[in-house]
Amino acid sequence: MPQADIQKRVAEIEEKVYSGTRLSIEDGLFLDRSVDLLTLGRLAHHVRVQRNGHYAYYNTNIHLNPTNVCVYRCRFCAFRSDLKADKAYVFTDEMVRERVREAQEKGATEIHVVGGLHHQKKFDWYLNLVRVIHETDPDIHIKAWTGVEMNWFSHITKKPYDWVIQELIDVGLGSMPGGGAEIFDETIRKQLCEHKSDSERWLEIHRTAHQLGLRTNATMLYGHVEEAEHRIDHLNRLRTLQDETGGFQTFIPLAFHPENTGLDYLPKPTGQMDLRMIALSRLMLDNFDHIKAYWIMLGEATAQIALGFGADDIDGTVVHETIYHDAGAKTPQALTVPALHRMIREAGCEPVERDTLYRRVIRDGHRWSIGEPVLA
Ligand code: V47
Ligand code: SF4
Repeated sequence: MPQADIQKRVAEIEEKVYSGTRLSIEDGLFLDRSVDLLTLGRLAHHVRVQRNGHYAYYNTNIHLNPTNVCVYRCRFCAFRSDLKADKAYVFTDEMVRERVREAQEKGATEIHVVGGLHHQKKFDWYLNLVRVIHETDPDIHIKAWTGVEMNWFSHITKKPYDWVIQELIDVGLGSMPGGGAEIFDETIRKQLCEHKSDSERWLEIHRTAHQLGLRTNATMLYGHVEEAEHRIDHLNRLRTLQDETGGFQTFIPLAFHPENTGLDYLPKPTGQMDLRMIALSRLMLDNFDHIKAYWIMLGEATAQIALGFGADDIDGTVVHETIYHDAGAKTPQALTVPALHRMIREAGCEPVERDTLYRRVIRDGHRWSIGEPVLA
């Protein structure tokens, strides 16, 4: 497209962004394909400031990946294991309790639980795991099981989604993470993870969770074989469901890490691409309150810069992350609160410790209580 035409289209989009008008799919495609990073960042930062001021959120959390044994073989996954492989592991109840006690000692407000779909474990095993966490610490927020796992539970129990999700809520589930969305476009999804939950099911599960009063997150795995049209289609499908339910809290663009995966011949997404995806998500997802720059996979430097390109959240202290480190992430296993504060303040923002539901955390060492929602 000639430069003059690009400038004209950018001016039209700028007008829409500053007047709070929704961007169309065509606008999104144009932004993704033709607009430079700094322009994207400037527009996205405007939206971010309108929604979240100069706050930048983080939380004190711990991860638990209770098994890596998985019936599926997603091509982008370095974490999974075959049932009988040397690297296969399964947490016992006592190991789960130990992880929760560690979370308590660290003052974590959230435990983030995702894992493989074990060939031999029944739904009761997954249900029990949530129950054990909740009984060990009734205050910690349990954010567990992606839409893919919920779909698996429905498959193995032959029960509908609302039954599965309600059973989990009854034993202590607090919200759902956003994983398993990958890329909704059916042709790309087939190339990445042919057998697992299809896009319509993933969206239906989140719709059901929202109807049952659970808040959930959403993700998009980018930087592999997808193109602009697939990314914009993905964001548009999320935006449409959010219009209907309002149940999504945060969107997390996930940068593909190729090491030890079936796609290891692909290069890792660059810093340019990472920041473009943050900005593009902020611009397209006008009905999402938060965009998370997940420092574990972006790296601290990119996550920090992302706070000026549309992101308002950098996730948390994160202890015991496995999925991205198995796939070659070089980030540390955890960041301290002073390190998170420094990252945020240097980016010109004010750090706010939030809980999973974006309420302010009032902290006294490892003890904490919940204050008001940060956004009125
Ligand atoms: O669905 C797996 C991704 C997801 C790789 O809700 C990979 O706050 C990159 O649910 N390179 C699971 N990504 C993780 C997840 C999550 C992560 C962070 C925050 C939240 C939240 C949820 O991890 C999977 C897949 O998209 N993934 N392998 C890889 N090699
Ligand atoms: Fe299994 Fe999840 Fe890995 Fe896919 S991404 S192989 S479902 S653990």
